[in-house]
Amino acid sequence: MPKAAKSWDSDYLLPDESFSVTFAEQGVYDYYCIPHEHAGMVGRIVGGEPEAHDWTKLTGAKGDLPEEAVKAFPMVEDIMTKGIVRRA
Ligand SMILES: [Cu+2]
Repeated sequence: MPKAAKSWDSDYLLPDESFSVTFAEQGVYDYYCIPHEHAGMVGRIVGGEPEAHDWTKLTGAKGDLPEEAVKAFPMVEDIMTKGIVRRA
């Protein structure tokens, strides 16, 4: 996520519960589910114009996530083309 952005934590959510966050900075925001990160339960949100910031080549997330989680992040290009990218 952008350096100036604040991180967030929804705490545990039960089915049908929801959480919302407002991004003040343009950028690519990666998130993951703490109990299911090993199963690749992750998400990526793009806010702003990736072409203008060279984000389109962004692939796996950085950090110490399990390999399965890192592999699960969709390409920014695919998100911009399809809007929503779901895993098969
Ligand atoms: Cu989960």
